[in-house]
Amino acid sequence: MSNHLRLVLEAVHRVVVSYHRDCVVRDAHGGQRSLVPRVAEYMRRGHISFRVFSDGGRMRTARLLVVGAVVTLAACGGGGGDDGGGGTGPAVFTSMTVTPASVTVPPQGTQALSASAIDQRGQSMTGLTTAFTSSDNSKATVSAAGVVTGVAVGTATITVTGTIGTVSKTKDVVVTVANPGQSATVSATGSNTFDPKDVVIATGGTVSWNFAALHNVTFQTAGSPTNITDRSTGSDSRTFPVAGTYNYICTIHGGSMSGSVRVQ
Ligand SMILES: [Cu+2]
Repeated sequence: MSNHLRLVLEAVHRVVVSYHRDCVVRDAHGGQRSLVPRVAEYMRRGHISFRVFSDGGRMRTARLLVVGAVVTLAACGGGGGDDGGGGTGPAVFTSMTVTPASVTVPPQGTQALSASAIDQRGQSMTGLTTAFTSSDNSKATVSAAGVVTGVAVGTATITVTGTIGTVSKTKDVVVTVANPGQSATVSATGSNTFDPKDVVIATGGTVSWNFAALHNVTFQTAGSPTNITDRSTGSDSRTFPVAGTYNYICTIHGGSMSGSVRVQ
């Protein structure tokens, strides 16, 4: 029985290990070949037997291995296996998207860029590393994480370089740095966020908040305009005559629902 148990454990382990290996490959390929036929095959051969679970001490190990295989199978979606081997070559880093595609920020304003990799079948790929450079740091800078900061009125081009393995793609994002407008609009959303979280307006400008759910706008900064009390629909606005940064929260949802108005 002990020898039998060892064989079973090895077989289960082999399933788990080989499935993990295949899973990584499949993720990269975007294919869906299933473990189901493989498990069925092992069971048919008698390599997997649930009899051993009555064998006291090692039962837990065996169960963990089997559970691991099952969980991995479930996590990977376990397709029907019908598409196995059908023209699914390795995923190739084919294109890169960067959002937003263009940026307008005021001086000192920021905007994060987000890059994602797409393979030859249009599926997103993981493992993208990115680098960002600005054509003109006197107009706009960009951090290693891809956050653009406006410096002075004008334009700059941010070049995003994305790399997976030995393949690199580049994308340019034009950044326009312009003085802020007299007004901005913020949504107090149904998902308990202020969107956009941070706005910039010219001195004397007005911000309007549109309410999609029950929220309030409670300022945290001295010299702020009057708070907007709880409301769930419609909109309300406040004017900001003095330059500065005015932080606010929704007290219903606490610090996690916060925003700011920069007046410059
Ligand atoms: Cu709220």
